[in-house]
Amino acid sequence: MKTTFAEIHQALRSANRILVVSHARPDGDALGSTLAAALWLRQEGHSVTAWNEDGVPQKFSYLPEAALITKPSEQVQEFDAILILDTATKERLGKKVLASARSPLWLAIDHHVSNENFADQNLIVSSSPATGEILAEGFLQEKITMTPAIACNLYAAISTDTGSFQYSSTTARTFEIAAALVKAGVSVGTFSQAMYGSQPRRRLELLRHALMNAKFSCDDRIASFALTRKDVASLGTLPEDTEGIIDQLRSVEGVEAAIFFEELMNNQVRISVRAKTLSFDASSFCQRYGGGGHRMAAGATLQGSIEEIGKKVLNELCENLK
Ligand SMILES: [Mn+2]
Repeated sequence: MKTTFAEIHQALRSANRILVVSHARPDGDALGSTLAAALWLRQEGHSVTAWNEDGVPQKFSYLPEAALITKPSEQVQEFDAILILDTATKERLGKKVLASARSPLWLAIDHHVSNENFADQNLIVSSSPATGEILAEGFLQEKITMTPAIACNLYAAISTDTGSFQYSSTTARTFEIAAALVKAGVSVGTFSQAMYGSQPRRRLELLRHALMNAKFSCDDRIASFALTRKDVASLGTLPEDTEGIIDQLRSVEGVEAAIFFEELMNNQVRISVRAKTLSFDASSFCQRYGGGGHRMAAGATLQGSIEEIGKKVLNELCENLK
C-alpha cells in the first residue's frame, strides 16, 4: 500500500516498541536516516531500538548519537512496528535482522526506484535524492522538532547521497531543506570536516592502488578498477573503505560510466556502476544481473571469477553505451 508521511506518523502513534532499520553495508543515508528517525521517535516517547546488520562502520562514527545503532540481537525480538529506511528489498536488510525482528506492522520510507514495496505501508519517493530528504520533508510538514542531532544526521544523509549536493537529483528543494537543517543546528564547516576531511590513511592506500590499476575501455568511455581478495589482504582494506573510490574514475573527462569489480568469497563478484549523465541508466543496467539502485549509482552481485565477469560486464556495458 502506498502512503504519506502523515499516515506513517499516525500509524506509529499507537506503537510502543519500534525498531528502526536500514540496509546492510550501510551508507551515510542509511545510517543518518536511521538515527534521525530513532531520535525523532524517542523524543515522541516510544521505546526505540535501532539496528543495522553491520553496525556502524568506524568512518560514520561522526554521526551524532551513532551508538544508538547496534547489530541485531541474537534472539528473536517482538516489536509493535518496524520502520525500514532506504532499503529497496527485504533481503537487503540482512539475514540477522530478518531472523531476529518480528512485528505485525512494517512501514517503509525509501527513494530507490527499484523499491519492491514489500512493507505494509510504503512511502517511496524515487525523485528524492536521499531518504534523509523524505524524512526532513515529513518532519517539516508534521512540525516535528529537529534537534541539532536530528538535523546533523539528516544533513549527512542528504550530503552523502547527493555527492555533496552535486548529483542531478539535487533540486532547489534539496537546498531549501539543507537550509532548514543548518538553521536547526548544523555547523557546516565543522560537520563537513568530520564527514569528508578525516579519512584513514588506509583508504588513501586503496585509492593509490585503484589509480595505479585503473583501466580505460570502450574508446575511453568506461573507466574500471578491480579489487581482488589478495589486494584487500595486502592493503588491509575494510569494506567501508571502497565507497567513493569509483567516483574518482567517473570524474575523468570523457568517461561516461565507471565500474568497480570487487571479488567476494564463494566465487562471487560485486559490481558498483556509476553513470555520469542521464543518457546511461546504471540502475536498469544492474537489474539485468539481479541488482538495482539509482540511475547514477547502482550495483549487483554476480557468480563467477573476477576475470571472467570483468570481461563480460565491460563488454555488455560498452554495448549498452552505444
Ligand atoms: Mn539512499
